[in-house]
Amino acid sequence: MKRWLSVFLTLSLLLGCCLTANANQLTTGKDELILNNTSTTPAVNTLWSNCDTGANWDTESSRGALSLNTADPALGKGCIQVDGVGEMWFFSICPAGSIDCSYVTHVDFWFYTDNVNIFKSARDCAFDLSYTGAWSSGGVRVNAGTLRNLTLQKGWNHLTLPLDFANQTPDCNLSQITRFRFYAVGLDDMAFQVRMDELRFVNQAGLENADGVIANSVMELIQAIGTPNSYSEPSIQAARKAYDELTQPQKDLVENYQDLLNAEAAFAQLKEQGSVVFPQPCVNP
Ligand SMILES: [Ca+2]
Repeated sequence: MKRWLSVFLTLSLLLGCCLTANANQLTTGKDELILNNTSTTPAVNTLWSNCDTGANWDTESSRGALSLNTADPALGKGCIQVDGVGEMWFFSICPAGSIDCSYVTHVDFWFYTDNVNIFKSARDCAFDLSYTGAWSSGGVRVNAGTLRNLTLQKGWNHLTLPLDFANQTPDCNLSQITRFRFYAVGLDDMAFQVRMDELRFVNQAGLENADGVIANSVMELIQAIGTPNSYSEPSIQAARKAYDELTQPQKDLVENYQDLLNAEAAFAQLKEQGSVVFPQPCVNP
């Protein structure tokens, strides 16, 4: 602790000249907490499903069926859809550990409805996450009250919904999500069509820096190319494809784009020289 205090005092002295307003803050114990907090709370912006296939999705409704809609998704090539009466369910079983929700604060997705009263009319509704292999009654969830207060429009809605951590179960393990569901039950004889697309788990830092998080993943792909050699074609192509799919604001954040251009040029030169060979399987002598 003394060492950290020393570091903060040194930092505050160094920054004191140009950051007078912040210098005092850096010397307080409270600010040590803030600094630690920022260093251990990464920006989370995890795309869990682009919903372009129905993989890992299901519905529990006995009065509806899950289908893939490729005609009118919000994003990409498809979205999942439920046509139902009385109950709305989207349901997913996750491999344990595949979602680390330790730093997640919101769930973010596109939601289509042809009935804007679907949550207001429901007897119960929630988006809840479970860690135990069974649905928990006191787990982390988007509450019914939050859903009922939504002002939905007929058609696609982009929702960023806060998770309620107040009533989580004592054994709750956010890094070991095993399932989650999004439901509205007790809709009587109401018939509806709902769709879901592009589901992400995010936190505030991830929301504020969504483009930065995506750009970082492309920068990592470019960095992974390393010095181009005759085997570099797949990694160069992967980085190029990922870069080309970015929006312009995201492209502007890719700081090592020149490295990709250099790698492409170097690889083209290797090809011209006839140095590019197909990878051969390793054979033990
Ligand atoms: Ca999609």
